[in-house]
Formats: sequence, C-alpha cells, structure tokens
Amino acid sequence: MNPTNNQHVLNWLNEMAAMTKPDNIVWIDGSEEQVAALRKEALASGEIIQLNQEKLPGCYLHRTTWDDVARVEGRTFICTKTKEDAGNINNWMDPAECRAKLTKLYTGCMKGRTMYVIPYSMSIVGSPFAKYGIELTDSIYVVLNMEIMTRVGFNVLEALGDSSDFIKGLHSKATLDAENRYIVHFPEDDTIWSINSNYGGNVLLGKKCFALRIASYLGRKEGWMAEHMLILGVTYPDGTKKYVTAAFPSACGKTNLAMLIPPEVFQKQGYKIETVGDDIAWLRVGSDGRLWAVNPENGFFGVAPGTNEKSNPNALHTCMKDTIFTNVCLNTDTNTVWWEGLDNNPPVHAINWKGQPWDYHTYDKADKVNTSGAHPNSRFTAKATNCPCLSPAFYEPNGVPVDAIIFGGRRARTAPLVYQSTSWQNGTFVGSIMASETTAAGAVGVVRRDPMAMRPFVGYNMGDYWAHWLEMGLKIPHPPKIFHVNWFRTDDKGNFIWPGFGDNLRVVLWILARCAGKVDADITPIGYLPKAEDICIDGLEGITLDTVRDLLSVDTAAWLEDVENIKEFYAQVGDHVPQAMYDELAALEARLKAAR
Ligand code: GTP
Ligand code: SPV
Ligand code: MN
Repeated sequence: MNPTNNQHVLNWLNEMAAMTKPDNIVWIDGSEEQVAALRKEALASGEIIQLNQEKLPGCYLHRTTWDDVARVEGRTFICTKTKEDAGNINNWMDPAECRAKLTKLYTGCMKGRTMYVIPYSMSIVGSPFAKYGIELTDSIYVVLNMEIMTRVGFNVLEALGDSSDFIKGLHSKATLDAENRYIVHFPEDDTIWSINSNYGGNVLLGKKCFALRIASYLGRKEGWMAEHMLILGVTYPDGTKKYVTAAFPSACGKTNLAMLIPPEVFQKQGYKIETVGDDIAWLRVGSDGRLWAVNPENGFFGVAPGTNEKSNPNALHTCMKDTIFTNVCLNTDTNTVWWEGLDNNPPVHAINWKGQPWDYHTYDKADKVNTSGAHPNSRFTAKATNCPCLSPAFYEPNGVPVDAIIFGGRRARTAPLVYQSTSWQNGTFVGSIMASETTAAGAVGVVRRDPMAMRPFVGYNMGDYWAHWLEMGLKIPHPPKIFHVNWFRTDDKGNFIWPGFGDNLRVVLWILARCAGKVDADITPIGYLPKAEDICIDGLEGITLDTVRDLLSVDTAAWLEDVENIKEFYAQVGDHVPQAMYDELAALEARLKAAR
C-alpha cells in the first residue's frame, strides 16, 4: 500500500524501481518503531556498531570504506542544458548524456536489496520556507542519518498533496566503486542522482545537494537565497536578541562559532549564545523589509576531531546521545568513541577509523589520514533538539531577522581579524574574494578562492550567483551589514595568534555594535576596521592591545599580491562576472596602491 496517491511521486518511484530493480520497496514513515527496526537490521549486518549504551545512549558507530570519506568535488556535476548555465567553476555534463551514462550504472544495482523511500522536508513542514524532497536509497545508514538531519515522515506527503513540487533524489551505494562514483544534479528537473558512495554530503541528499545546490538554483529563480551559513543568536544582558549568519568554507569553524560558549567576563554580565543552525541558511526578505533566515536542517553533521570540552562543549554534549558517529576511533575497553583533540587520553586498546587495531604511539601529524585513530573528516550526526544551546527560534517557521552577514576563511597573513564592507555591493565583492589557505605538510599555504564558502555548492554559474547577490541587495530595504573575519592569522612559528572559539564572541560583539551604530571605525583601503581598543580583551590572557593592533594590521603588499590572484580567479569564473564586481576590484586595487 502506498501512503500517497500523488501520481508524480508514484510514476517516478516506479520508473526508478524499474531501473534499479530492488527486491523490496519500503516507505519510511518517520516512526521511532520503524527506525528501531532498521537499526536492528543494520546492527545485525555490521553496518553500524552499538556503543556503550550507559555512557552513550542511542549512539552508534559506522565506518565507511577507506576511499569514501568526504565529498568528492571532482565527481560532482551540475547538469544544466548548457555548460554556460553551470559555469566554469562547476563540473558539467550534458543532461541526456549523464542520464544515459548513469542509467547503465543504476540498472539492476538494487537487486537483492531493499529500496527505502524517504519523504522529507527541509525546514518546518508547512512553513513558508519549507521545500520537500523524496530520497530513494538502498542504504540503511542513509535512512538513519536522514532521519536525524531532516524532518522525515508521512506528514511531508500530506503537505505535498498532488503537487509535483518536490526534489527527486536517487541514491545507491551500488558497488562503492570510486571510479564510478557520481553526485549529479539536474536543477532544471528538480533531480539529484548519487551513486557509488555512502558518505555524508554525497548521499544525505537533503544537505548539500538539495539545500545548497538545487536550492541556490531555485532561490535565484524565486528571489531568495540558499547559503552555506551558520545562524547564531546573541542575547544581551538587557534581553535584546540579535542574529548573525556566517559563511566559512568547510572545516573552517561554522559549527564552532554557532555553538560558542561566551568567555567568563561576558557570562557574568549576562550574555547568552543560541544556535539556530551550523551549516546552511535559507534567507528571504520579510514583510518588515529585513532579511530573515531559517536553518532548513534538523540536525548537525559535525566534524568530530578537535571537538572537546574546552573548544565546543555544546557540540560534545549534543553528540553524547542519539548520535551516529562516522569514522571515529573505537575504544574497545569501554566501547566508547575517541578522536584526535577530544582529550589527552587516547585509548590504549582501540580500533581506528579503518577498522584496524590502533596504537596511538604511531600517530604522525604529517600523515594524519593513515596514522590517526579517527579520520580527520570523521563526523557525528546528532539531533538539533539535543543541543544544549539550541535557540527557541529554531522552531520559528519564519526564522530570525539577520543583522550581520559574516564571511571568513583561513588566512595566515592577509585578512585582518575583522573588517566591515562599505555597502551591500562592496560586501558582495568581499564574499566573492573569500579564500582559505590549505597548509599541506611542509608546503606554504595554497590559496583556494571559495566565494561565500559556496564554491562547491552553487547549482549554476558562479558569475550569475554574484549577480543574484547584487539583485537581492536591491530587494532588501533594510539589508544586513556585511563583514569579514579571520580567526587564523599565524605568527612566525605558524601558531594561531587569536585564541578563537568562545573568544570569537568579542569580535561578534564589535560587529553587532557596528550594526547598531554604537561604535566608530577606521576607514582603510579594504573597508572599515575596528579601533584596537574597541575589541574587548578583558580577561584574555596573553593578548594585549598590541596583539590586537597586529591582528588588525593590513599588509598592503600582501593584499596587492592577493589582487593578482583574484584577477586570475575572476578570469576563471568567466564572462558572467558582473561589471560591478570588476569595478569593486579595480577600486580596491587603486586604494591599495594609493596607500602603498
Ligand atoms: P563543515 O561541517 O565541514 O562545514 O565545517 P565547519 O565550518 O562547521 O567547521 P568546524 O566548526 O567543524 O571546525 C573545523 C575545524 O576548525 C576544527 O578542527 C576546529 O577545531 C577548528 N576551529 C573552529 N573554530 C576555530 C577558531 O576559532 N580558531 C581555531 N584556531 N580553530 C578553529
Ligand atoms: C561540508 O563539507 O561543508 C560539510 C560536510 O558540511 S558534508 O555534509 O559532507 O558536505
Ligand atoms: Mn558544511
């Protein structure tokens, strides 16, 4: 019995089943009984391992295959009718060609398996922001993760009714063959096809595939925005609440900022931090003329390594129950989990992320992937509702009004601790030149430009995406102010100068003070910079006013070098780059040269 009469859903389901030929088809109804039964099945097959239920109630461990441990950008495609619509930054394949190629791989791939049909919603079912999807998958691991990360259940089918307005996602782990792994998007057709992976962002199709790539495409068409942003709420001692969103590239600190613990001096004054989201924000113009944000997800797929009682206690407590760990280290004495940076007591008897006995003495910082207990990109999938600092606004169908948008990346030298753009257009430019430095062992940092942290996630031409940002600016009567931060400046020895984590609140408070018009700033060639004394360093050991001055310094020569790199990147993005972005770039260069 099908739980819906929606012919669009049923016809598509029949077509996909005829191609993949599963033995059974099972609808996922969102009930705890069904999830429990599937968990039992996954335990029996070894797909998941039950952890110590006293210490970690409801927690399980899963290991992926060794070559399936992260998103695969090289195998991710945007299949629009023309290559130009996908742009130069995306991989492109002709839609018909792609379907033909993947049809061969999908044909019969679910023989002997069950196909699970997961109706899910991104955002609260029935809310103004909500968009619906159905994911077909042959992986119980995917079902269990989707059930945490999205809102799964038959109420989605009810809300959908007879409509064809849903995103059609097909996933098969097939043979997990890396050579034939594909994550492909047909934005013109509301369709996602993923095959030969069973890892995170490749297979939890509601997340990057739908909520960013497909949604960014829809947002452009419908006049809203889908962004790779956390949403953070700050409550002031007088009870006032302010919200900021922040876009940092993958593994650059979104989850950490979203769940930060205020430094003691601020706690004593009564400041509080609330998390609305840690990875994705959907943004719409509200009837009050402000920009409003929701987190379309229902859980966190967070990086485990580095998460500890000091860096991010909120994340740690969130994943102490009802959590699926992927590729972390197993302590076989206690049947609990461990990862690098959890504490200084690596397990004496352990199984590493590869499933092998592991001796922590063999750990070599220069070869983390092969010598660490947990994979550097190992993750926890945890429920938002288990987060101690979850904002009540998480449940608000209309989301929260945004005062500031913050961009950031890992820059060893160029970007100062914080600066403010001079307008929405200038802020869009600041987003477009975002970058991060990857520090490979021994090598100097390689700069990777990652506009708005969306380089791997824009479902169309990057130049058109910037144009959409500019157009949105014209549609928001009271737009948020746009800032850029950098927690990652290093000293001569390569150590981070700024303490980061909870202390980043000090910078966020300056940002909000600027938005409220409560603090002055210095105008520089790159934008407004704080006066050093306006970044509160009360109670911060080892940081003086001079350290802050140093963190706020702008190295003109380094910036001019960066400008050359930006020019190359713009050329690569190609002829859809809006003229206004070139004007901003030329103006920045002229200001830097004048200041030299
Ligand atoms: P994705 O889930 O991949 O999108 O990552 P993310 O942006 O949420 O990054 P996350 O918060 O998980 O942080 C990734 C890494 O950056 C971790 O190893 C953190 O310890 C480190 N990190 C986060 N915030 C800071 C900071 O303020 N300073 C420093 N030095 N490191 C930080
Ligand atoms: C990211 O890479 O930005 C993530 C992890 O949040 S994944 O869901 O795998 O994309
Ligand atoms: Mn992310």
